[in-house]
Formats: sequence, structure tokens, C-alpha cells
Amino acid sequence: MAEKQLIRAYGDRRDDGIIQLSFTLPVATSEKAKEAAQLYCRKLGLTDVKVAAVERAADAYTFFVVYARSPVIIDYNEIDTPEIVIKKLGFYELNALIEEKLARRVVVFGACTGSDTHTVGIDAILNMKGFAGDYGLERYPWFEAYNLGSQVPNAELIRRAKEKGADAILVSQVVTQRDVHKENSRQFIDEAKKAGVQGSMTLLLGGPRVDHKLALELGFDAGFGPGTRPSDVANFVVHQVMQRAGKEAKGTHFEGEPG
Ligand code: B12
Repeated sequence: MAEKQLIRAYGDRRDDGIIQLSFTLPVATSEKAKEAAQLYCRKLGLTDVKVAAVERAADAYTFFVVYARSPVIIDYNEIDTPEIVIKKLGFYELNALIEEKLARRVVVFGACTGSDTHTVGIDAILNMKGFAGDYGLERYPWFEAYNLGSQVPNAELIRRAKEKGADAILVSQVVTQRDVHKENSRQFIDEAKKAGVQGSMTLLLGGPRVDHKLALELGFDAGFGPGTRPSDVANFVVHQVMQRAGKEAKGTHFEGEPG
């Protein structure tokens, strides 16, 4: 049995339990609203509640930022999460690998699907300029990347990807209200099954509230969350394609990959 690693939030001093949280209450901005925010936090079990910011969000909505102390302590060693850890190659190395091993361009299709209008995340992964100094997949000479934009019906994305014999489909989901991202992702997987592409194409889900575990549960091959770099996705897709093409042993484990 692994030794416990007990951790608490760290604000000013180690283990002080101080956290910052933001939320919106459906009431007009007022002193009473501020009091309501404090009460709400106390009911969450927080103490030393300090409301740092109060802003009107709309006519009858107020947005708060609060600092407070949480009594929660967790054992870090109890957590068991699958992670995508692959042997990461740089831009030039990865292009060279595709050229040498596959000798054809890797085709990917991406979109923000369903009713979601947020394009910035999928653009960060696919567009030339990329994200955080990391080139997007359009920039890779050995990738052929199609970005269909936002509010694309799942069936349409799958149809277009299938027409081009794509290697991977990238689905972005940003809005999570009432778990719409899960509902839409399930619908995507249903469509993928109907179209017969699940298992033959790499299906990736990404977004600020997406993690690998959730994506696997929903039926995707991998999930990518906040801070994902295009090169993380490029590496993952290339290894998947190589394994499907029999150029790399199936289930090859990469440096640091969880067993
Ligand atoms: C910009 C923005 C908008 C713009 C979008 C413009 C555009 N062209 O995209 C506009 C103004 C249109 C907009 C509209 C709305 N928005 Co908005 N928006 C934002 C905002 C400020 C930034 C989002 C963003 O661009 N992030 C930057 C990108 C780079 O980050 P990312 O998406 O996480 O992407 C990274 C990773 O997640 C990952 N990734 C993402 N997708 C994928 C896909 C794959 C396959 C992979 C591998 C990786 C990957 O890689 C990216 C790079 O690392 C956020 C608040 C915030 N600060 O995050 C709210 C936010 C996302 N919006 C929100 C809401 C509610 C809305 C609206 C519903 C508001 C309304 N009532 O009308 C509408 C949406 C309507 C709709 N039908 O979708 C909420 C969502 C709340 C929730 N949890 O559901 C947020 C969080 C704001 C808030 N705090 O309330 N929005």
C-alpha cells in the first residue's frame, strides 16, 4: 500500500487551505447579494470568507470572486488517472518520421460540434499559428488538416472526414452547461458507430473541461484538456496511425506512459 501524501490548498502559506473561487448568483448586485455570496461559501464549508470582487453580470446576475479557507485534505496517492504520456517528437523530427515510415500525409478533420460556437480551442490546435509558440497542424507539411469551424453537426464532420479517408477526427467541446458537452459527445460516438469509423479512425475529444478519463468513458480514443499544445496532438495521432498501419507494435508503450 502506497504511503499517504496528504495535501491541502496553498494560498499564502503552505497548507493554509486558502482557495480562490468565482461564481455567479442570480440576484441583482447589492450589499445583500454580497452577503448572500458569503453565506453561500460558508454553506460550502469554507471559513474566513473574503469577497474580493463583486461585478454586475447582467440585470439580475452578480459575479463574485472570493478567497476563503477550505478544511479539505486529500490523499494525492489515492488518485489513479489514466494519462496520455507519449514519447514526444519535435516538429522536424515528427515530420521526418511520417515521411520515412508512412510516406503519405496524415489527414485530420476538426470542428467544434453541436450548438457550441467556441472556435478558439480547435483553431489553436489546427491553425497555422498554433498555440503558445507551438505550430498548429496546418503548418506540418506532412499533415493535411481541415478545420470546419463551429456549430458543425456531428454527422457532417464524420461524413466529410470519411469522404477524405481521414486518419483522425478532432471534436472540440467548450460549453458544459447542463452537461451538453457529454450529451453531444455521446451523440458524436453514436454517429461514428453508425458510420463505421469508430476503431478505424482516431477519435479525439478536447476542451477546457475535458480530460482523458472522461473521453475514454465516452468512447473516444483520447481526451485533451486545457493547455494542450498542437504538438501533443500531432504526436498522439501519428503513433496511432503507425500502429494501425502495422508500422509500430499495437499498444506500444511510450516513455512515462501509465501501464
Ligand atoms: C471567447 C469566448 C467566447 C466567444 C467565442 C468566440 C470564438 N470564436 O470562439 C463568444 C463571445 C462567441 C462566446 C459565446 C458564448 N460563451 Co463563451 N467564452 C469565451 C471565453 C472568454 C474564452 C474561450 C477561449 O477562447 N479559450 C481559449 C482556448 C485556447 O482555450 P480552450 O478552448 O480551452 O482550448 C484549449 C484546450 O481546451 C484544448 N482543446 C480545445 N478543444 C480541443 C479539441 C481537441 C480535439 C483537442 C485535442 C484539444 C482541444 O486545446 C486548446 C489549446 O490548449 C470563455 C471564458 C474563458 N476565459 O475561458 C467563455 C466561456 C467558454 N463561454 C461561456 C458561455 C456560457 C458562452 C455562451 C453560452 C454565452 C451566452 N449565454 O450566450 C456563448 C456560447 C454560445 C454557444 N452556442 O456556444 C462559458 C462556458 C461555461 C460552461 N462551463 O459551460 C465560459 C467558460 C465563460 C464563463 N465563465 O461563463 N464565448
